[in-house]
Amino acid sequence: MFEVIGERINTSRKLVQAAVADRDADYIIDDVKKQQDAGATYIDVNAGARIGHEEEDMKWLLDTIQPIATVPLTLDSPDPAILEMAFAMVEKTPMINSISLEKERFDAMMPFLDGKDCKVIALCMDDAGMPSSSDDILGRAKTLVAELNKIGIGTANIYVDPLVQPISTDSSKGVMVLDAVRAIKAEFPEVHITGGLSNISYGLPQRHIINRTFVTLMMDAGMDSAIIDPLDSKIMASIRTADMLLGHDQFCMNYLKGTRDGSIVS
Ligand code: THG
Repeated sequence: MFEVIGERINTSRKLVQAAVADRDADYIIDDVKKQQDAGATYIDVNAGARIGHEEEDMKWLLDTIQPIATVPLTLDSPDPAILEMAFAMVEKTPMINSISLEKERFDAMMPFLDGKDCKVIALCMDDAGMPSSSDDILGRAKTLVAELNKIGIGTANIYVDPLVQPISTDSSKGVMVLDAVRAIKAEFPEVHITGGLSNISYGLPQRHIINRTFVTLMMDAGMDSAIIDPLDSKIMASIRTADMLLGHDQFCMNYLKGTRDGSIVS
C-alpha cells in the first residue's frame, strides 16, 4: 500500500514555527495525532527553518512527538550532524531524509549510514543542481543505489526522490519525471519512489488540483510513497482510489473502508 509521509511538522510552516518557538507541546502533539488518524505511515520532522536553532528544536520535537507516535519518523535535514543526533534519539527504526550526490553531503552521510538498519531517502541532486532529463534522473538514481548497496543499505530500504520540478517553466517537466520513475522501477523493481509533489504546480493557480492529479500519474509510473499533507482529504482520497485502481488494494478493502469512515467521498 502507498506510504504517506506526513509533512506538517516542518518549521517552514508558520504555525509550527510559532509552536516550536513557544515550546507549545500540545499543538505539536495534536497535529501529529491528526496526521496519524488521517493515515500517515511516517511523520516527517524538519526543524531547519529557525536558523541557529535546528539542533535544540529537533531534540525538543523528538522528545515531544515520540511518546505519542504510533508510526516511525522521517528525520528531515540537510545537515548530517543533525541526522546523526536525531537517529540516536529515536526508538522506532526511522527513515533518513536525506542523502544526495552533493559531494559534501554525500561524503558526510556515507560513514554515518554505513551498516545502519534504516530506510533512506536518496535525492537525485548533485553539485550541478537539479536533474535535466529523465536519463539524468535515472543515472543519479543508479549511482545512489549502487553506493548505498555497497554500505549495506538494501535496495528495498531505499526511497529515491526524483525531484519534481515546476511545469510552469517547461511543459516537459511532468513527462520527464514520469519517464524517469518508470525507468528506475524497471532497473530496480524493489526500490521505492517518494518525494514532495507540490513543486509541479509552482507558479500556477489552483495548485491542489494539479498536485492531486499528478500524484495519480506518478503512482501509475511506480511512485509508492509521497511527502504530503495527510489532512488534505482530497489528495488522500485520490491516492486511496488510485491505489485500488492499480491493483494494490485486495478486494478493494481499503477503498471500501474509506467510503464507510467518510475519508473517501466523490
Ligand atoms: N523531498 C524530500 N523531503 C522534503 C521535500 C521533498 N522535505 C521538505 C519538503 N520537500 C516537504 N515538506 C513540506 C512541508 C510543508 C510544506 C511543504 C512541503 C508547506 N508549505 C507551505 C507553502 O509553501 O505554502 C507553507 C505555508 C505555511 O506557512 O504554513 O506546507 O521534496 N525528500
